[in-house]
Amino acid sequence: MTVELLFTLHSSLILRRIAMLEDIQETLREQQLGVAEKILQSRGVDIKEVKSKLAALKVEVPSWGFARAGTRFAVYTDGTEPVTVQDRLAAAGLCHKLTGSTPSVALAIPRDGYDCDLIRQLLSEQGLNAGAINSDSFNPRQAPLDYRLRWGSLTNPLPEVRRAALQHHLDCVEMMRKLDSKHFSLWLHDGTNSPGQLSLFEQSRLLEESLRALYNALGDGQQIFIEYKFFEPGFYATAIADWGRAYALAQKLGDRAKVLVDLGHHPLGTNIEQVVANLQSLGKLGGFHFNDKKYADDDLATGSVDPFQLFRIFNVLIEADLAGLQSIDDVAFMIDESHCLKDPLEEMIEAVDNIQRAYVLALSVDRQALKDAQKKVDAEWGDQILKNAFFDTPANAILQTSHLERGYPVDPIKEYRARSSQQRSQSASR
Ligand code: PSV
Ligand code: MN
Repeated sequence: MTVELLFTLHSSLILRRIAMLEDIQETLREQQLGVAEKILQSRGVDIKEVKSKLAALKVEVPSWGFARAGTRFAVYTDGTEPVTVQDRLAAAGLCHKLTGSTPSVALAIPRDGYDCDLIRQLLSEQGLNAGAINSDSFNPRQAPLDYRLRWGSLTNPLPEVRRAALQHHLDCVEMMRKLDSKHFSLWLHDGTNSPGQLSLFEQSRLLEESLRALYNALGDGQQIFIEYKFFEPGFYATAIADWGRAYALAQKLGDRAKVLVDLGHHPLGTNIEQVVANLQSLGKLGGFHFNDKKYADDDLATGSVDPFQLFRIFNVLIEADLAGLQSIDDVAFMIDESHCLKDPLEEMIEAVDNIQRAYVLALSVDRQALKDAQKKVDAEWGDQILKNAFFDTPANAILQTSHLERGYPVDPIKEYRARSSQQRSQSASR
């Protein structure tokens, strides 16, 4: 027997095995879907409604998340990752083609450039929309926004630096108009590292003065999301350190200002779902920057470390939606992650999957039973109801069926890997 013949036999055996495995998986999915339907019915939940809500959930991806991010020590590139804005938006386009759930991309300015015509063209080629504009003012650039940014941007005590930083933010508002973006994401790196550096009252005054000028530049239909973070790069006094400060600013500014909750921006142990509930009660929740953390602002794939936290957050959002406090459709679901070890596109898809999973699980809670348990102050029963939904819902079957019914690959990461290896073998044979 020749080597070629042996190779052909071996390959066809592998292909037969893959086909068998796919058959088994399909049968399993159908069986599990039947089980899921019955479980949900027993909780007073209609599976059709879960699938249609899942299909309506849109997640915004960040252009920077498709690039290879650095660890604090080095950036470990292998030459396959996107480098230019063209590459990053092409990767975002592929993400949407594979998941059908990520139609908008958050842009970081100046990293994605100021050329709105180019960005518009790239987005439309990929069938995408411009998401939030992130006015990253932390990168040193032309004077006066050079090394002097180390003293901050909108709270910089040097007037010429502060004015130039404000101008950068106003340019970003103009870009929003040109790109038809509805959201301005504001995160400031401003903060001090020691008590003698700047008066806390002065820091607060400069911040409010600059934000007022920025807010006044917003047009109809535009909103500003104020992001807080308790540390980094300022380690003594960050200008917008917590949700209370962000809320107070948003409240002072007006209706177009809301608060953005980045899951990585809290001290360890913070009850984030309570922060979310408070903001919703106050009418000031704008949206999320999803990611996960173990120690600090780790920017890991959301739900990869603590999927139960993500579930608890969606549980609150659904309660608010049902109570008429804030519709889920009014919340901006954005991912903000730094992909430094895994393939960035794969990690992005993983994050989208974890978000969808958390939503499905939270939609599967027996709401009436939970209300009854809470009315009777039966804490044990209430917790059992939440745990049942989290641990005992066949979410895979629901997610995969939803992908298929909407015409997307059942397993987007597997499909991406198959396409990448096909591309590699095509270019090797050329
Ligand atoms: C800051 O840590 C942050 O969360 C802000 O959202 C920035 O825009 C983003 O990360 C990008 O570095
Ligand atoms: Mn963020």
